[in-house]
Amino acid sequence: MQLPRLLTSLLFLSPLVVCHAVTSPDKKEVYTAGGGKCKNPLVRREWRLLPDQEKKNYIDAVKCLQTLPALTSNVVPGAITRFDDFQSIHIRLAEIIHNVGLFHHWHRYFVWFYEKALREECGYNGAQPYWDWTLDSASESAFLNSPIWCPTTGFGGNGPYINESGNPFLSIPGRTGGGCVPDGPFSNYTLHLGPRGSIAKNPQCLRRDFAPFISPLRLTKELVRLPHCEKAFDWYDFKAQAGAREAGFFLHESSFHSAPHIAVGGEAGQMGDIYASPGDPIFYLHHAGVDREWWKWQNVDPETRLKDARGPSIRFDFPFGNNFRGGNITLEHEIGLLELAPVVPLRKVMDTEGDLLCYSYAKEKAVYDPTTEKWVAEELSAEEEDWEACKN
Ligand SMILES: [Cu+2]
Repeated sequence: MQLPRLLTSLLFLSPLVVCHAVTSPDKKEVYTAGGGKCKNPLVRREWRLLPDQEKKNYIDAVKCLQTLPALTSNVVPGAITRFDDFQSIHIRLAEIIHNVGLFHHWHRYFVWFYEKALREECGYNGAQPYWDWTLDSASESAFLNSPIWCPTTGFGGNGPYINESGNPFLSIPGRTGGGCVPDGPFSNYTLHLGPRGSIAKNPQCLRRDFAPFISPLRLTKELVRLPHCEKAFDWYDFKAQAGAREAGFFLHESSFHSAPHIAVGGEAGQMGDIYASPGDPIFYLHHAGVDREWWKWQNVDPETRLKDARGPSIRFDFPFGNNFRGGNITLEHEIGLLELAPVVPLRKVMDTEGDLLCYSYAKEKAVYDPTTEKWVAEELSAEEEDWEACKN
């Protein structure tokens, strides 16, 4: 369904992102993934809480992946770098990993492999950071001024406004960009794949097409909490993913997976492309954020929830319980990353601290201190943890 295009095309928003230094102490972790039960998990933290040196280390490692040669170019000649490898895998599997019950499992495995490549191939010694979108949801300007977009200690910002996005599949009223990202560490990187399912070599820039109104409308703490109030995984998963069958902007009110894709990618940006979205390095922070929500949900009742895998095995085969085409996924359902990784039953990725994965998420919250104009880490109180997890 087409929505009327708003007059925001006239209001080219040019956010001035202020990048404040963060100086919280480095946390030292030892990586012990594989070979027995996880002992010293890597701890993933919110981007803005990383000390600047750690932010730089992460960005440098991503840039390193963007220079290493692809491993899949014999299958996908358009894939030139290791960074492209990951985008290529997502493009080729996109139609079987979204709007299905294994969405969360597959993306957990995918982001973990990316983190592993950064560490093992690019000398990165930290954990995959995540993006907590709720921190930027107070207003449109909060979204536009997020430290995530900082050109020096973040991922660069929006593209300049272009009138025609050339995307016949999405109509996002209130989009504000669409051109090549002009600043930040990735403005010079040439992507090679997409749009959508295309894996032919197609050199292109990183594009963003911010739709900032989506942030306060879809990504507040109250809305992101809604799926957490579901006790069964299939409903949690459905609400988090969106399940929106039709293209366009009609996301479920709690779809914290889809909303940031559209808020960042709009019509023209890679992030809004369900196939090619990993072309934007912010994809991995976004999906770590999605993974963290699932991790929080699992940890409310680990006994039950670390074994709860349900939801359709065939795309859009809703409603649950009586999926008429393919039935539910099970713990034995297999997930893989084509040439990049072994196929594993999805029970292997249920526990982030199991015998394959070995990471967790920091139990802290980011608080903005207006006097120092800095984000600082504070401990999460038990009540706050309960509230976020929807235990009451
Ligand atoms: Cu995806």
